[in-house]
Amino acid sequence: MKKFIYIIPLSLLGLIVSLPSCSPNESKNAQKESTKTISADTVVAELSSPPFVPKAVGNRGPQRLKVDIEIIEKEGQMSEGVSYVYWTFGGTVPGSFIRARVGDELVVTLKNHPDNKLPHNIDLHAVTGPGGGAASSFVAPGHQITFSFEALNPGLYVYHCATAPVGMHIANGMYGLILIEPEGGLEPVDKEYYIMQGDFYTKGATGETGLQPFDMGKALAENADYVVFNGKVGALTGDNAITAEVGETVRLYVGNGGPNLVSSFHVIGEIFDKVYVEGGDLINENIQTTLVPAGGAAIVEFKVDVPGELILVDHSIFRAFNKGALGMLNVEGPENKKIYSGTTQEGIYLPEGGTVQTLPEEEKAPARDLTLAERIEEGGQLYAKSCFACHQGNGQGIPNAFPPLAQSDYLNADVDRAIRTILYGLTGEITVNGEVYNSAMPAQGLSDDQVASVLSYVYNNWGNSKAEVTPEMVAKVRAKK
Ligand code: HEC
Ligand SMILES: [Cu+2]
Repeated sequence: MKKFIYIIPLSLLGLIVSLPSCSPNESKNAQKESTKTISADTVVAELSSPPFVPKAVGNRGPQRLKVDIEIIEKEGQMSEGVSYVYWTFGGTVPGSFIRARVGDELVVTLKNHPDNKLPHNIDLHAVTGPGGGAASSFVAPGHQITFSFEALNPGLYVYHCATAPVGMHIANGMYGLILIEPEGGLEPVDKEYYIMQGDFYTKGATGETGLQPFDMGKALAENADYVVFNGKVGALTGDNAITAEVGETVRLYVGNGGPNLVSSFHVIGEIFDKVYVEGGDLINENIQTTLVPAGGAAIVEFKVDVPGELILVDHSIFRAFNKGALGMLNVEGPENKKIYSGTTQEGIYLPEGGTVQTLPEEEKAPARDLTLAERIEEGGQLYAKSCFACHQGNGQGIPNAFPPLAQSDYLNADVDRAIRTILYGLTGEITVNGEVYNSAMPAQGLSDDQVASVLSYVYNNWGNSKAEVTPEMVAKVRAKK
């Protein structure tokens, strides 16, 4: 997945290292030189595909860095069964991560692949100069173009295409991050990852399958069908989840390509020890949620203390659970019960302080004699309240995160097991329609009556087996435990 560093003969290493941390005049001269052909003291920059980043600059001096980016327009997967034609810097959304240091001279070459249909350019927010480079980098398919700039300010910056219609080029995935490290480099950490949010607008509704073209009307109305990390639903879940070990410090380079929406970036189950606010020098500490503006970035750091699955979200939460802005960080290692105990006791809560444990009223209430149609109707309302957020409106689930209930072989094979799932929750590896899920569904705290209704609704929709579930069946399963 990573591209690797390649270094042009380094016989002149001494010269590079002693290059300018220099006066403005000197650097101007250096820039002029660099517009000529690349000379021997130029180092080819290591670029990386998300969610990875190139290796840290460390303590090196300023260099002349050659940054080659190929623009590729290609079809990719937005979500299960949904494809989209992405326009990319380097073949991925977000584009290749560029890592340099203050004082580096970056010689940027944009190559517009001959199979592409459109001209493009690049505006790097790390550039001091007209259009952030856009004015000098407009390039037609089958052509390449080169310009250079000196990285004057440290920070984490967005780059994007700025060819008209600009919004459309960004909406199709033309953005990425460039990190300019300060002199001496950022403090080393154990794990670093590259995450970038983007909003997408498709002709069809969210989840509608097939090749979906860009929808200008929805983009203008800022009515996104998908809000995702790293270009698609599920880019950071299941097998694609990022990982860390207990005790490690994780640094996330978080960007937001937009084009429209601001991200309320949050990690469920962690607190950011440090946030480099807006990707700049200001460090805030002990932060729950940080705002990442469209066309902006932030660096967040946290030490992971306990094992488990941390969920990365845009805390504008419908985007996370319904439009895709959800990722996972799997932390492995020993438990620390002092920091997080897990459930220590589960019992019945009686506000009057009674000592006798009885079932809640609802569950004691005698089962009502409803027809199947009435059950399904009531079940639909319960589904919207209790299940929708995870299993989604048409029971389609979310790839790699929440299994489908629609035409689920797992569901249809065993009604008692489905009842147990709702009553007691479900953890551990299961296979649904050939896909492996290994996650956790919480116990739902529903009465026998409610479990009967919601399952009758699920079984009688979306091509399922049409089984009827009655409160008596639920009571029987409950009695077995
Ligand atoms: C917080 C998210 C969440 C909610 C809310 C939730 N589930 Fe689940 N559900 C899951 C996850 C995750 C799994 C897979 C668990 C595993 O991997 O072991 C699952 C598994 C299942 C399964 C078995 C697998 C399959 O696809 O057939 C059924 C049936 C099910 N849920 C039904 C429901 C119903 C009905 C509700 C509402 C009453 C509900 N769930 C609410 C997350 C949720
Ligand atoms: Cu473009």
